[in-house]
Amino acid sequence: MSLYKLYSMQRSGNSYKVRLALALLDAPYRAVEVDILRGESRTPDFLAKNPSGQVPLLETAPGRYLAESNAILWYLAVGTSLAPDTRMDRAEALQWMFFEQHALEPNIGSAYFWLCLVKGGRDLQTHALEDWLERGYAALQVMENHLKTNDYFAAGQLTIADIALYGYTHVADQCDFDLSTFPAVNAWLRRVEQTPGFITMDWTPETIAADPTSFAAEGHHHHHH
Ligand SMILES: N[C@@H](CCC(=O)N[C@@H](CS)C(=O)NCC(=O)O)C(=O)O
Repeated sequence: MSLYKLYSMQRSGNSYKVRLALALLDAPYRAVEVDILRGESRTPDFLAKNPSGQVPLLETAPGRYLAESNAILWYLAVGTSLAPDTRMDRAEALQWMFFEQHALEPNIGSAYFWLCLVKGGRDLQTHALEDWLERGYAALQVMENHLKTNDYFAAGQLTIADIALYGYTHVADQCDFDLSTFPAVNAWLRRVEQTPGFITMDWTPETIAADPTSFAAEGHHHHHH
């Protein structure tokens, strides 16, 4: 069996979601660090792998690439406890994963990117930031309401819906969001962090050189826990 190769950026929340799932599943993989701020996701070579020019990107088998963090989460989780197994629980996990991509990530993710990753980004985005804060808070309130009576988002247990939502919620306090009025969200963040195998966004998998020919060439890997 080939080893997964993950194209990822350390400080990308969408990439972290995938690294977190791989860690919780104790799945070995090799990581290629892609610096989007230096245009490394927009090179002809990378665009040939993912026409969207974005990370994360998972090479599931030689030459087979899967983009979109939540699609990758679904691919990895099928058949494990991270994916619900009844029709309604699955659909509810998807419901929250779509919510994450349209209500949470575009707002908290954008605030995080411009305030935390781009030098001088705050000055470039003062106007947009107001919108991101307003819509981001609305998304956090929807999550708070759900978590008042539920420990997790779907199926009554930790699933990829939680992993998807954790990715950007856990950095909200680094980019102007005040989470102190969302006690249920805070309790849920801590609950996710207690999960066996949990890793932080800083945790670094062993990275390998971005050599397009190397999928089968490398004979060994190291996996840390
Ligand atoms: N919907 C995509 C979004 C991926 C995305 O926004 N990736 C960002 C980093 S978090 C990226 O690679 N941006 C670089 C670029 O667009 O050039 C997902 O969930 O994977």
